[in-house]
Amino acid sequence: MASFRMLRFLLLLVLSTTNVLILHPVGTYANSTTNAKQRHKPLFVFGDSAFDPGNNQYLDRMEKGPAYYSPYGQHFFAGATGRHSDGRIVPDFIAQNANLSLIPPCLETGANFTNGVSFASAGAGVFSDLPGVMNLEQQVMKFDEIKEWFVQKFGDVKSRKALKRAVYVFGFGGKEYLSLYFNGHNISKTYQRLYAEMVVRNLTNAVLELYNAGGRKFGFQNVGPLGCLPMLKAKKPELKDACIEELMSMARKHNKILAGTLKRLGEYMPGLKYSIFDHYNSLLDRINNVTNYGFEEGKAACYQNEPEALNWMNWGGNNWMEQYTLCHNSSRYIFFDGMHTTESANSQIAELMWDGPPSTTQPWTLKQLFEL
Ligand SMILES: *[C@@H]1O[C@H](CO)[C@@H](O)[C@H](O)[C@H]1NC(C)=O
Ligand SMILES: *[C@@H]1O[C@H](CO)[C@@H](O)[C@H](O)[C@H]1NC(C)=O
Ligand SMILES: *[C@@H]1O[C@H](CO)[C@@H](O)[C@H](O)[C@H]1NC(C)=O
Ligand SMILES: *[C@@H]1O[C@H](CO)[C@@H](O)[C@H](O)[C@H]1NC(C)=O
Ligand SMILES: *[C@@H]1O[C@H](CO)[C@@H](O)[C@H](O)[C@H]1NC(C)=O
Ligand SMILES: *[C@@H]1O[C@H](CO)[C@@H](O)[C@H](O)[C@H]1NC(C)=O
Ligand SMILES: CC(=O)N[C@H]1CO[C@H](CO)[C@@H](O)[C@@H]1O
Repeated sequence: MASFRMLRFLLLLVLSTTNVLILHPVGTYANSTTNAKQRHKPLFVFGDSAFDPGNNQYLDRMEKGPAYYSPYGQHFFAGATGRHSDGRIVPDFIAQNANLSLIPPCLETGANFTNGVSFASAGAGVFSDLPGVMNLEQQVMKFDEIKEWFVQKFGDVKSRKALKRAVYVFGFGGKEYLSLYFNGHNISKTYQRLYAEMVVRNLTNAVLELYNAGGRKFGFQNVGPLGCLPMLKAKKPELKDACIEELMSMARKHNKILAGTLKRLGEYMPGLKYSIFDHYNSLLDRINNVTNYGFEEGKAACYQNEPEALNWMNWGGNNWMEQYTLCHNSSRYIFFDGMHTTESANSQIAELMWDGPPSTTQPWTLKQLFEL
């Protein structure tokens, strides 16, 4: 796979040089035809707890996480499913907009993967390696198995076409910066930048692997306003309405590097089309201006353990923690637990990813990618 090696090399170059490179834009794409909408276009999801529809229950773990117990999921599902929300997560809404059924976890045996697969795994990082969690690399390895499933089911030609028309959505990166933050304070700006470059390089390596396997359309949710997570702010009441700047700046740095890298890669990878959703600013704006978006509470979690000090994650749950408080109406909250957003916030986020204005979603929207 010489061309793949070359791309990897170019990626290193793109990330490691400040010199101006001579770029050769590739701008020829097939014109979409009128029956494009009927074509088979699966959705593949990669990410962490924000995108996990329940993969971790199939992994060898001592104990299922709180999202497998009440009151998670109940706003929409009959019971908890492993989704870290009161109801649907962002990929559920994206699938709905793309006229696809709910995207099953890749580890669910006997599942119908025709409409796509979710590889997302709660706790996943780009290069973190926790037991009972599929990190990015393992998620991409799983994709190879699913590719085989497509070939078996639809044959070589049809599966190749489906994988090319498919949209690959990524929600990654937050974990890396939270780990860095928890591992030690006052990390130098230079180290933060090198670290962010490494995270982005690893993430774009995965994109290259999927591109090499035939993928062409990629969607990214950039890193959110990590310093505003209720579980972190609960430990720092002195901050009042402000968020933890150290984490905010790491997220911004990652997002800037991600956007620059994809822009440059797009010019080397024929046919690559991507969408970046500005999760950071979209969520931050909602946190700061709740009422503009139909919320009442943007800072506290709906679902909190009581007393809060017992559980730093701010997770409760009938089978997890005995004492907890649940807000009256989770639809009015942005955060469901200390780290994860509610279904109503997820629905707004997904809408922006799907068809948001260029100020939040660019250069393409997911809707445009699905329509290609
Ligand atoms: C696609 O083809 C149609 C008809 O040939 C043309 O009118 C339209 O402008 C083309 N669209 C793009 C994006 O090239
Ligand atoms: C979904 O279905 C609706 C109604 O049939 C259609 O208008 C829309 O274009 C479809 N969307 C996609 C992305 O296929
Ligand atoms: C799998 O899903 C596809 C798309 O929804 C459907 O057409 C097909 O019949 C399903 N296959 C099985 C075995 O259920
Ligand atoms: C943080 O690091 C900077 C530069 O290395 C140093 O000047 C500063 O004193 C450090 N602050 C703390 C609180 O350790
Ligand atoms: C990410 O980085 C780790 C450690 O450097 C490496 O082992 C792994 O192969 C990389 N993953 C991808 C997808 O590039
Ligand atoms: C919860 O809040 C939403 C949004 O304000 C509202 O539409 C819904 O009716 C409320 N539900 C209950 C049970 O009060
Ligand atoms: C649209 C809007 O009102 N945005 C405001 C949200 O909150 C931030 C911080 O308080 C303001 O700077 C924005 O103008």
